[in-house]
Amino acid sequence: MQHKQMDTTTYRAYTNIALIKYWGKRNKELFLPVTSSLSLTLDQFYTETTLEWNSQSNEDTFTLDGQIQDINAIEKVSRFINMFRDLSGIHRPVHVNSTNHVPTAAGLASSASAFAALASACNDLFETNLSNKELSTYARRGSGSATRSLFGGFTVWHKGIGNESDSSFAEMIDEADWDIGMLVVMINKEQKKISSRVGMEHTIETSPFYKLWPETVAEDLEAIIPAIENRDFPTIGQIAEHNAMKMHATIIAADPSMTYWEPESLTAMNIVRELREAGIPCYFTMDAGPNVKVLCRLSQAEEIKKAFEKHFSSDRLVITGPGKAPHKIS
Ligand code: 2P0
Repeated sequence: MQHKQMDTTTYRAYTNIALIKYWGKRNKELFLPVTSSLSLTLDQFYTETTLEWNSQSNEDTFTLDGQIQDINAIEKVSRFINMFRDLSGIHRPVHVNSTNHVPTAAGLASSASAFAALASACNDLFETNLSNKELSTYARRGSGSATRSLFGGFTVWHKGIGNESDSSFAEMIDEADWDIGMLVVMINKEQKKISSRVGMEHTIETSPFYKLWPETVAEDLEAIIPAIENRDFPTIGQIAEHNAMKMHATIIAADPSMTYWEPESLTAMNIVRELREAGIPCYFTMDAGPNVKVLCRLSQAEEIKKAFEKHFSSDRLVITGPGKAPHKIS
């Protein structure tokens, strides 16, 4: 086959924070989730990935944040890229060079932005011409939450039907081009001890509360979508905070019990409650780690940050607005 293609491409993709959480797979191989989920893409946390044909080696190579990666990391990336080699019929090795961009020493590097950037770069280099909706079903197979990072604003990841990979895609429902944002409170930037993948499996297998999870997620999604359409910020926040707490309650009830919280996570949650009592609307959410994300009016984020500065140094507090879909840098 003749390759008159480009030699290199660079994409930026943003991370996202779920307001209605994904916690559990019904098909581990295809990363098909038990429930649909909904997130807000963030503009301050992103990955930039350059993909080029590999002229130095017959194998794929992978550099992350300037560090050459080991065989395990390369194998994961290679398996992912194989989907695009198979689609395009171009079976050439590539070099992947990724950089995670996070303010300060945030440690919010995310598999969501990583696989969304890699999927977008693959689509360009291998000229597979997939739409972002189609591409989201490929990003999903790198990491579930990456499905949602193919879009900006508020995005729904549909759980889909049966074992049909194509049916589990993401879709933006609102650009979030209004007064909404987040304050991210960095509690601990160390790598989490229990990965999401392991945590979700353990929860499904052992938590007696997990059987309640799919139904409560469906109810929360049904309620939050009209609230987003109406830009009803307090309702969005209440539903998101409650959904996060229900996910963590389900995790805590696993056997042996586990939690991603740390003492300072509780301190941050209490500050949010105090701010609300003082009349400032803001709501917390947490994922598979101790960091707390405070959903707020972007116009009030500085004021909220000041309240947090009584307990947390300012380099641990990052304000972010809504992010966009992945885009080509060069
Ligand atoms: C979410 N999380 O909806 C949920 C809430 C964490 C808590 O998606 O196994 O890294 O690669 O699909 O996407 C983090 O899990 O897990 C996540 P895999 P992923 O954002």
